[in-house]
Amino acid sequence: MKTLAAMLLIGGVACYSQDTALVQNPSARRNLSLNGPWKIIVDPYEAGYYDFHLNPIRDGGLGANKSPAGKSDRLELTFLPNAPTLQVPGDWNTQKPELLWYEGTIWYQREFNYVKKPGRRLFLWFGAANYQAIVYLNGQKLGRHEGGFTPFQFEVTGAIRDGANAVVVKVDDQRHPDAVPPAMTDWWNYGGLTRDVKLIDVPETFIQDYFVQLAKGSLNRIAGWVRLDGPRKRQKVAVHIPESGASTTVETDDNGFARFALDAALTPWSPENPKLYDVSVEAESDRVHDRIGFRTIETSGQKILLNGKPVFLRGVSIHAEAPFRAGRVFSEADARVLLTWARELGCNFVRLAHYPHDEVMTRMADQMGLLVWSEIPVYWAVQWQNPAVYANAERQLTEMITRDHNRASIIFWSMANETPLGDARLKFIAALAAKARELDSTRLITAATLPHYADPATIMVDDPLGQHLDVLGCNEYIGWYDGPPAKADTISFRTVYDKPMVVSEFGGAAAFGRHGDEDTAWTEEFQANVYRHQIPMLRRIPFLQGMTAWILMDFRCPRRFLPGIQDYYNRKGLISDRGEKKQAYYILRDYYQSLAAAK
Ligand code: GCB
Repeated sequence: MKTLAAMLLIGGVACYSQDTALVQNPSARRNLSLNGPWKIIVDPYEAGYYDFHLNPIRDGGLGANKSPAGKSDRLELTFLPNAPTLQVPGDWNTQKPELLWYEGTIWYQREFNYVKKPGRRLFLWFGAANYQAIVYLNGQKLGRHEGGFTPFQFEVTGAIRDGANAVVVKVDDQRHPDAVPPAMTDWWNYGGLTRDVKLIDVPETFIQDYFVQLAKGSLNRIAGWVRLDGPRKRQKVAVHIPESGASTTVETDDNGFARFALDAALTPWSPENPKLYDVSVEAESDRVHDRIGFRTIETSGQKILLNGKPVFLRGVSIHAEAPFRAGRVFSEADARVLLTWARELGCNFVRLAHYPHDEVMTRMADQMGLLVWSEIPVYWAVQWQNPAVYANAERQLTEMITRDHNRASIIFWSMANETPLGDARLKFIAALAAKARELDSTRLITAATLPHYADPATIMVDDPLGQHLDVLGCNEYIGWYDGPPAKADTISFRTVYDKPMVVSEFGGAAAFGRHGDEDTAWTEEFQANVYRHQIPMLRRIPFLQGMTAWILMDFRCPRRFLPGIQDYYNRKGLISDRGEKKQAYYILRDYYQSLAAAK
């Protein structure tokens, strides 16, 4: 196990670097929430980290969390009692007007009291921090994490004190060409501690992770594994699904690992009946409960089979943009609004673009019966030749899959979006696809590719990346970036692959309430006309097994500046950021409802 190998001795205190394997299902563990107000220091020059010659400050700077020793102490790097605060979880951009456009470093500090219990281990867990976080506990550096949309943790069993403790986090959301995503994207770079923060408390030997899913192709055989972490690696572990009367007991090996299989009479999870079961995993020293649905997902030729039957994916893409209030999604209330809108539109499928969304979204999709496309931010022009960039992307992929590998809703892991053709890119994404299959062989692998015209009337689906995918995603903007809406009437699609395709983006922009004739750009009528011409074209594609319109709701974006129209929002939403439905919404809704009724 990596856990022990990764053990570091920092200042004589045992703690662990970030690659400690993530604690599965943190909300189901004993934990202390560290959500709420945190003190902050806005530090555009990173003066809390670097000295005047740009060397890292020896004693850790603001991370050392020092207080002035007396009235004559001139200490500048300190959180004074009157420091301003930000709410966690939450992006900083939408909490203070002066931070709307801010990109750089903000330091967070939070004090809490703790009473240590013998025989327990503690993990400081972050749902996400965008983009780079350096974490300190009681003045000592625990480590850093890169990537804005996935969880990370540090073991702090030895570093927590009885009584007062202080966590300091340097969060830096500067964009870089060698980051994942790179510097150019099409969404707002919301910075900060954007998701929950918790102190997780588990027994010395605990159930670190478990995978409880149907065996590929079977509707009544569950095949999974469990992994313990801690000194007592060999234990009996029972897996129970009380409602179905199924259970099994296995013994973990010297690595704390055991595979198991059990037969169970189960009602399959589906959009029509999103049945979830209580599942308990019980070791001798720990137990954890989850709610898990069971379904299969496969392809057969150009079809997608859900629970063995062909399914057509009536979908919409969603950004993690909070309805009504703007900002990053972090709450159940946000997730409920977005996913209810998708349901009302007639969807059975959502593409959670372009990065892993908060776990509240995938858990709610499980409950509401929405199939999910989940994606890492390998977006546009990533540095394909840079091994460090690959390592970063692979780690984000691993964190995404690890967090959500028990969610019935998730059927696709998406490796990338709209990446430029080339050998280095092919190698990079093919390696990610191989890694995804190694981590989870039960789901389908996809990526959103760009269309290629074989002739003016034919789009040929032939991206060489297709060899490494189970399902081809294709983003096309016929009628918006690509010709007038009526162009769609003249286009047909062909493919070189005996594989299903999903049109993973299509659409056009309109400002809600802006009206004109259907040839007038930015009006609701123009956008509706794009949809009117898209639908018949999409219906003619024999290997099309689903679509996700771009996009459910308008979202903030610094690249979209037209005054009075965009005002720094991407206006391709079917619904405005204020919840108003545009004309195109009703066109797609009527189509999806007719598809659902025809089933
Ligand atoms: C795309 C991108 C998406 C953009 C969208 C647009 O192809 O995948 O991130 O927001 O187009 O609106 O241009």
